[in-house]
Amino acid sequence: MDVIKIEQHGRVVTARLHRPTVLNALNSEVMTELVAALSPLDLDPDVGCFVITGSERAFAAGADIKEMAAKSFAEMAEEDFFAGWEGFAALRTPKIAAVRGYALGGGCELAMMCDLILAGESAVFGQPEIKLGVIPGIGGTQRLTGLVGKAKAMDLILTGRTMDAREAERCGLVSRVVPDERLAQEVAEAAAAIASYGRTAVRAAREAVERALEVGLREGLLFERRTFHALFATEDQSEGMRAFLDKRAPRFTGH
Ligand code: CO8
Repeated sequence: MDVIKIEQHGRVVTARLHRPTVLNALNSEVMTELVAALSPLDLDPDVGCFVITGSERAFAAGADIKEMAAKSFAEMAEEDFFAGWEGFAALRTPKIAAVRGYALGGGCELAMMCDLILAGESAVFGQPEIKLGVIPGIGGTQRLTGLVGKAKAMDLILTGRTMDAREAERCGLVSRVVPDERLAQEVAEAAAAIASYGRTAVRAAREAVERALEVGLREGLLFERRTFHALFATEDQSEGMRAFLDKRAPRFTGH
């Protein structure tokens, strides 16, 4: 059974997690398949946005507990367990997480490795690893704190409680919340908009925003300004600005 279903509509590629009997728990096969499927598409100039999604009941209910339960410290360290997820985070094409149902543990961390999280009202977020005697291991202590601040991150990570979609939106984890039945359309429209813009500018924009969580203000501002300058070497910059002045729609080519 394929654990990832890939579909392409226009310039948008959707990867759907498909392990229905375990609420899309993330095992090594999911990690390997997802990175293997998306890596070549990341280089394809005809692809402008990725959407990562799950089922109505679960985006992903965490890393696969069955796969991890019997491992020793030495095995985890030797395999550098979870390190392969860095290949997902490093994809340069914008990634939208479309979340319905549970996004817990590794599921919440996978959503946070995406650039935007769009949630249905049924979405439930949390880092409940403490209840299993461990801590988040795919970036949760770092990314969640960067996104929602120490107060909320400590609350979720130390108590293991979950939060609903509205709370996740209020605290800045989620970009938008819509009724579940509206989510697919909302995501499709956002993904199509992103995919319609100049590829170089889109990638530069997400890399600059990422810097805000990683470096100090002075370095971040310099990175942004130099990247802004560099975009004046692209045809899309002259086309985009000329089209505005000519009062017509731009024709971006990715050059
Ligand atoms: N892994 C494996 N199987 C799972 C997982 C999971 N994370 N989550 C659910 N399942 C399985 C259940 O075992 C069950 O299987 P079965 O039918 O064979 O019993 C099936 O999915 C359906 O689940 P439930 O019957 O439990 O469904 P409910 O609707 O009653 O409950 C919940 C849904 C609340 C989501 C519940 O399943 C749950 O609490 N799941 C675990 C959530 C969790 O703790 N996630 C964190 C996992 S750990 C992690 O992500 C990172 C660990 C970091 C380690 C760092 C190491 C370096």
